[in-house]
Amino acid sequence: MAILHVYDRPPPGVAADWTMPQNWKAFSADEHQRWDLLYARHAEGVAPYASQAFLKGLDVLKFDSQGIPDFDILNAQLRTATGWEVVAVPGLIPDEAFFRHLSERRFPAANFLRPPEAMEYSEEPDMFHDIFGHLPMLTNPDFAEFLVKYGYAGLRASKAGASDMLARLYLYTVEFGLVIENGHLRGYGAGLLSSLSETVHALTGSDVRRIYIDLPRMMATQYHFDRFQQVYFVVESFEQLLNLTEETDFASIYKRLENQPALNPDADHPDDVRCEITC
Ligand code: HBI
Ligand code: FE
Repeated sequence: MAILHVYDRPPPGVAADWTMPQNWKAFSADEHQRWDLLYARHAEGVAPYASQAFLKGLDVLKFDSQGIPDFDILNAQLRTATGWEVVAVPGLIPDEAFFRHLSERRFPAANFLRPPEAMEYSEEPDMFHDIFGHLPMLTNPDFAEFLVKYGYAGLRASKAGASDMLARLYLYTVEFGLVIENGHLRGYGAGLLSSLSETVHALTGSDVRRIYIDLPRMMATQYHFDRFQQVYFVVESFEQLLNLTEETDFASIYKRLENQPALNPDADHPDDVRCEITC
């Protein structure tokens, strides 16, 4: 399925900040049914591998009710938990707009659902990836605060022309991050948990590099779009992720990295500290 929902300006019905009405009533019975199928398959499948914070978030957001979540109901739970809310957008939006929403505690969720032929894997983030994958972690205070700080760092990175390097930090945490909980390795990344096969690969694969968080290393490392990652980064807690983001002088990392070639995600690097903890 091709990438169809990318725009260079807000299409009709979409505001200048790229938000649009969710228009929950317009979703068809077939779309609600597809959501229920995706939810049942993923919620059960990832449970043994997902972070406790993620699983708690699924409960807090009460996703087990039938059909596509109605943002008016969902936002009441999310606001109470951490002051965040989810807003509907037509698809991938420009970095600057995306960062601004995050800095103001709004998570942009695509307002389309993958078609029946893409149930296994959606090449572009659809509403299942965004709502099921991203929102549960936003009920965790430390992670929610981290994403606000990330949003502000993103606005500064946009001005410094360093969005790509900061996007890698997003990829290796928010999308494919691993965490240690009670001595076990778990997944918290949205890209991971909205793909059962990649979750199993990341948590149990023998040929996978699992490296402790290292912000400059992550920001220098390319990533795969079209296949499983070969390297995953591990945080010891979401508090550690938040503190590291607050303490890091991103501008000095951009300066250090700007003239260096990006690192190959399929290769070891001398400073890597491997995580040997299993799930
Ligand atoms: N837009 N809707 C949407 N969702 C994303 O996850 C997203 C985006 N725009 C840019 C983007 N992600 C990445 O480049 C981030 O790393 C900034
Ligand atoms: Fe995502």
